[in-house]
Amino acid sequence: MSQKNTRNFCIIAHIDHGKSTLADRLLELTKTVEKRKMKAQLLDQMDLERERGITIKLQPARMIYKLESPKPKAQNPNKIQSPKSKNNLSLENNETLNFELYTLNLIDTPGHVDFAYEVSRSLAAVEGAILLVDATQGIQAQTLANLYLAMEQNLEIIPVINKIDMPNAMVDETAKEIKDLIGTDEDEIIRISAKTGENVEKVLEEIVKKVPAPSGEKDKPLRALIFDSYFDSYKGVVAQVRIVDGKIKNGEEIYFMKAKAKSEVLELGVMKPQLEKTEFLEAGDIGYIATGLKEVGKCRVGDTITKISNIKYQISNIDKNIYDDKNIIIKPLPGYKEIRPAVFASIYPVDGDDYPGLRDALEKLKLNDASLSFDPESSTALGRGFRCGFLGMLHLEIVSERLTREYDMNLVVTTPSVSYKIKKRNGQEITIFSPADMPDPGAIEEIQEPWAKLEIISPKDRIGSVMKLAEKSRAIYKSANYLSEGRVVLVYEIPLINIIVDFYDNLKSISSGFASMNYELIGFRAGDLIKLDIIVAEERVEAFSRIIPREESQEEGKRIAAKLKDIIPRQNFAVAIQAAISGKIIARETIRPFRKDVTAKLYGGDVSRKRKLLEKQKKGKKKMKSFGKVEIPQEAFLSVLKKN
Ligand SMILES: Nc1nc2c(ncn2[C@@H]2O[C@H](COP(=O)(O)OP(=O)(O)OP(=O)(O)O)[C@@H](O)[C@H]2O)c(=O)[nH]1
Ligand SMILES: [Mg+2]
Repeated sequence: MSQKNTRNFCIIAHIDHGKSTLADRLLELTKTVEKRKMKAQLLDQMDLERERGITIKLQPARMIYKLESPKPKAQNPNKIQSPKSKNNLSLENNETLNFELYTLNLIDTPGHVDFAYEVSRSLAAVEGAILLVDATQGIQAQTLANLYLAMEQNLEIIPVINKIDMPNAMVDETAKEIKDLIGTDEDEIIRISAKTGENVEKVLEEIVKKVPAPSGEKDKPLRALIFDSYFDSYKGVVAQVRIVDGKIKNGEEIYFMKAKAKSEVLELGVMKPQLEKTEFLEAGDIGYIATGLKEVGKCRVGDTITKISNIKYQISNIDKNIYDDKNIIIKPLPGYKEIRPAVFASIYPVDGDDYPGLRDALEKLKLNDASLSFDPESSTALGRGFRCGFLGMLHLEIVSERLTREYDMNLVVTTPSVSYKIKKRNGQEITIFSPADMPDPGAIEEIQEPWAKLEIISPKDRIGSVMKLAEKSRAIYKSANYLSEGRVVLVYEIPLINIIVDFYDNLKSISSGFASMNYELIGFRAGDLIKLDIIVAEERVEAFSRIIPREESQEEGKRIAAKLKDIIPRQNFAVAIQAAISGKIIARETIRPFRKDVTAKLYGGDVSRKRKLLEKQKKGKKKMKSFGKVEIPQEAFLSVLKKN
C-alpha cells in the first residue's frame, strides 16, 4: 500500500488505563484477528504478561483499515486542478464507493515505569501517539511522563478518555484535566469504552485524519531503525524495524552500521501480531527482518540496518572523493540514548556447572530486553555469576522469572542494591554495585548514593499521608501544584534506595490506589552511610549486606535479623543470626534446631522407597543455596529489603 496511506502510531498511558484492551478493539474493528481467535489483551503474548495482567514488552500489530466516510477535502488537494485522467476517474469511482484503504501500524506499550525504555523505543518508530486516560483515575504520573516522551519526539498526540462505561467514570473532569495539560478543545477529546467498543471507531478515523503519513523516501539508500529484537533458533536474530528510507527484499545482504556486522535477509515481513512474510519492506513500514545471525551481540536496538551494496557504493565514492551529494552518504540514524540501570543484583546459578548456560541465556534475553545489563563477577560463597543492572524491582523480578521459565535456569539472586560512588582517603574514586564490594570504613572519605526526582500525583485529601510517607523515606520536599481542583502534583528529591523497594506499594495503600508516582535519576549525593553485615551461623553472608543511613542502622539490624529468623528453615542444629556494623554485633536472633524427617512415618524396611522420598526432599530444596553450613532459600534475599 502507498506510503501516503500508511499511519504509524503507538498507544501510551499510565499502567492499567486500558491500552491493550483498546488494541483488542482496533484489531477487531479492522478484522485483523478472527473473532474466534480473539481474547482479552491479545497483544500481551508472554505467559508472564497474561498471568500478571500487565504489559511488559512493546508489541507491534499491522492492520488494514477501510475508511468508509468520504475523503475530507483537505486530504485531496490535487483533485480540482488535475486533468481528467483515467487515474482520476478511478479515484472518482473510489469516492462513489466511499472507502479508502489504510495500513495502520500500531505499537502497544507497557505502562509500568520499569518498562519505560520499551515506550521510548516505540515512540521513535512512529508519527503519532494515542494518549489514553482512564476516566475513573484521571491523569496519572505515567500519563505525564509518557506524554512528555512523545512530545520530545514531536509526535501528533491524540487524547482519548477510556472506561466511560464505568459508573465511577469522571469523564468531564478528566476532559478538563487533559485540556489544561495539552490545550486541546474538550469536545475534540474522544470518549470511549475499550471494553464495550463504544466510540472506538472514531479513534481509527482520528488516526487517519491527524497522524501524518511517514515521510521517508523509497528511492534513498536503505536505513532501517532496529527498535526491538529476539532470538529464534531457526531464524537466528530477528530484528523488528521501522524502515526510515529505502526498500529491502528477501535475500539481500545487509549491514549493521554501528555494530559493523554483515548478514543476509533470511526472511522479512510484518507482525499481525504473528509474523507474516512479505516480498519487501519499504520506507514508512514497520516489520521484521530475520537475519540468520547466531551471534546475538551483533544486533543491538538503536542500530541502523542498511544494504552492503549501499555501503560499497558509499566507500568507493568516498575513495573517489565524490561525497558531496548528500543523498549518497548514508548516515546511521541517531538511535537511542544509553539507558541507565537503577537497581543492581547479582545472579548466580545454583549449580556452578550452569554458568556457561546462564551467560548464553542472559545474552539471548538481552536481545529481547534491551534495558538489561550484565557483567561477569565471582564471589567466594557463590562462585561465578553476573552482576546485573535493572530499571527497577519489577524489572528484576521479571528478568529472573524469564531466565527460570524461558531458559530453565535455577538461580540465586542476591539482595538488590543501588550503586554507590566512594571517595577513598587515598584520593581514589570507585563505583560499587554491591555492598559486598565496599572498602574498609577506615579507608573511606565519603560515600555518595543516587538520588531521584520523584513526582507524586495525589488526591487532595490524601496529601497529609503522602507527605508523612515521603518524610519517613528521607525525601526533600520541592513543590506542590494543583493538577485540577481535587488533585495535586507533589515533587520531591529522594534517595533512590528509598523508593525502589516498597514505596510504591505504600503509596498505593495510603491513597486507596489513587496516588501514582514517577521518578528519574538526578545524580549522586553524599550521605552518612554505613555497611550492615548479616552473619548466619558464624558466617558472614555478603549477599545480605546492605548500605544504609547510620541513623537507621540499629532498627534495620533488628528488623532484618527477626525477618530472617522467620524465613530461613530450621536446621538440625541451632543457627544464630546476627547483624553487625564494622564487626560490632547490634542484633541477634536464634533459629532452634529441627529436622523434618520425611521418612519417619515409613516404619518398616522399604529402603528404596525411603531413598526415593529423601531424593524428592533434596529436589524440593534445590532453590536453596548453601552458605557455610546453612541453606538459605532464594526468597530471603528479596524479603530482607521489604519493610512489612
Ligand atoms: N470497565 C472497563 N474496563 C476496562 C476498559 N478498558 C480496559 N479495562 C480493564 O482495565 C484493566 C486493564 O486493562 P489493560 O488493557 O490491560 O490495561 P493496559 O493499559 O494495557 O495495562 P498495562 O499494559 O499493564 O499498562 C483490565 O482489567 C481491562 O479489562 C473499559 O473501557 N471499561
Ligand atoms: Mg497493556
